[in-house]
Amino acid sequence: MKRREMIIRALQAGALLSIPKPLQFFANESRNTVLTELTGNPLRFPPVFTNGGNMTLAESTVQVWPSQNTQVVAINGSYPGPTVIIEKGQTFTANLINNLTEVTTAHWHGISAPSIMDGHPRDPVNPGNSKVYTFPVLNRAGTYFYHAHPDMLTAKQVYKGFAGFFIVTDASENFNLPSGNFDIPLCIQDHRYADIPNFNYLPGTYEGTYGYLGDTVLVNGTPDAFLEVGRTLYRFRLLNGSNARVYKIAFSDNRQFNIISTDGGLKDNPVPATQFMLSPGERVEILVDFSSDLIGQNVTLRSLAYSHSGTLPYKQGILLDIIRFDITNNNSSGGIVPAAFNPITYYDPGTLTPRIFTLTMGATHPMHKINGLTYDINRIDWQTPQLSLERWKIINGTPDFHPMHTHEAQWQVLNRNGNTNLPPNDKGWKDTVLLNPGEYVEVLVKFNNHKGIYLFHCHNLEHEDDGMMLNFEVIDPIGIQQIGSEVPEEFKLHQNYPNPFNPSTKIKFDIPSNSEFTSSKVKFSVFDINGRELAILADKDLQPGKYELEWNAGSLPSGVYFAKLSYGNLLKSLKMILSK
Ligand SMILES: [Cu+2]
Repeated sequence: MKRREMIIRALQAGALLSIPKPLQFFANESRNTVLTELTGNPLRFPPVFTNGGNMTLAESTVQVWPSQNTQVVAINGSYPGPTVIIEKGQTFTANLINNLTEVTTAHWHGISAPSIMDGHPRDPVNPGNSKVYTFPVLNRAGTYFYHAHPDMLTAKQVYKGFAGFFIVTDASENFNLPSGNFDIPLCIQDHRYADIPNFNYLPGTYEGTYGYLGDTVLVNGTPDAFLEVGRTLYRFRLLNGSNARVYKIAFSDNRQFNIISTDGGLKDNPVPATQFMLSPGERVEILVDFSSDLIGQNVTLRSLAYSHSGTLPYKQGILLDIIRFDITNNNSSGGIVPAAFNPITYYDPGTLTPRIFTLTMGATHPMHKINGLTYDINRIDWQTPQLSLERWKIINGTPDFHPMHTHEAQWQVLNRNGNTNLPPNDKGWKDTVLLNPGEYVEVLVKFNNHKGIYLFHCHNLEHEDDGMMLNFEVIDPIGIQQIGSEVPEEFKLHQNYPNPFNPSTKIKFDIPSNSEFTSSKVKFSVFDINGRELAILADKDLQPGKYELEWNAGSLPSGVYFAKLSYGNLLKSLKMILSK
């Protein structure tokens, strides 16, 4: 029985439900299937975006399934969106023309961009308007992603088609990897079989908040995709462009491959694996060797079944076929699996106090919260100085997955539940990290490139639109000045000046010589009136002396703020008035 018939039979057997139903795919299990019996559609490749050109966004009709019309959100008439390919150091420019009937923004996921170029929902592109996005590409070579990011409309617009690859190249990172026709981007998205040929986005009460899941996979917009490959080494760039689905990636014959890249580019070295989890927004690159396969054989990349505690209709973990590789020729890529890539310098957390983010899911709408808060486009939740190392502890207090994503910088995962023995797709540079039910993950991060307002959110797009998102602000780097050479006798925090202030103020403090303390660690933080820590302006060892630092409140609202200075077991605090 052919796979398509199998699916149709499953649907006829009473499976036309409004919620996704697990489907069992029996075809393509065997690697010895004769090619002439195989079905499917050749993998599509989106056109390459011409840098400096228009990205015209419009509702369009395309043929996703053969001979059937589908209404999608297309870019320059293409679904999925054109692929951006750009060399590190070049300036990316795109004129986004919004011919939709609602606001949108374009976010360059994983890419470091100035705040106003980041596609923040505070900078909407209205219907009929356009916006030029332009910035130099600072990121390492790697597989990045772009997609819609308007307030509370992200899930719908991405599901309808507003997404594409953003691939950064770097000629200096040449490791003889497979290239050209042997370097294949695979954007994995799930849609609903019952809706074919439509891309209906009509989430019910629960799936609108838990996550909108499909039961059939499109790869680069191709249903039942296959790719003819040679008996050689390939590089596959996997992007999970789905709204909510978490895939457990593996091959139908459980073959081994090498993981070479995480979200932010190449790892230290290739790591052999047979499976990994890929959550929405994450990218993983793998090297797959077909040289031991025989012409006429095939193997399927799939998502394995797994158990998950989520509730109906949020059914993660069904077995899904992603793409079939048909071995048809003896062409050689000439690529190799290198022994190592460039070493990554790992941050040292020292004794840095973690910034805590607790994810919760309430019973009433909006359900998804971070630290008890739901997203408010105008609220800035904390500030971080440029160039300062931050340690974030993200605690999943729910029974669901949360792929958490930061804008503007790449994290390094420090541990999962305290365990520093990490899976290969965690080790390296990451902007999206999957939090399993009940798990905590600690990451280290530095915002080196730009100041301004950025987002931290869940990349389950329904969770994001439901409010599991926060604004933070990257501010001036810490500048602690030592004033003179005098060693004070007393521990002192002086009144800030000016006070009231707008938006920046200076604060002096005295660190005395004190042999009682084994630590000379000084921590200086700013809190709001609710006791939330907004900024850590100092967290380091300081020699006895007189110091001064400046706090810039940026776009925080007028009000009372508190500075707290700790030294050993001593603590001083100070009330400051921001008046705008
Ligand atoms: Cu989430």
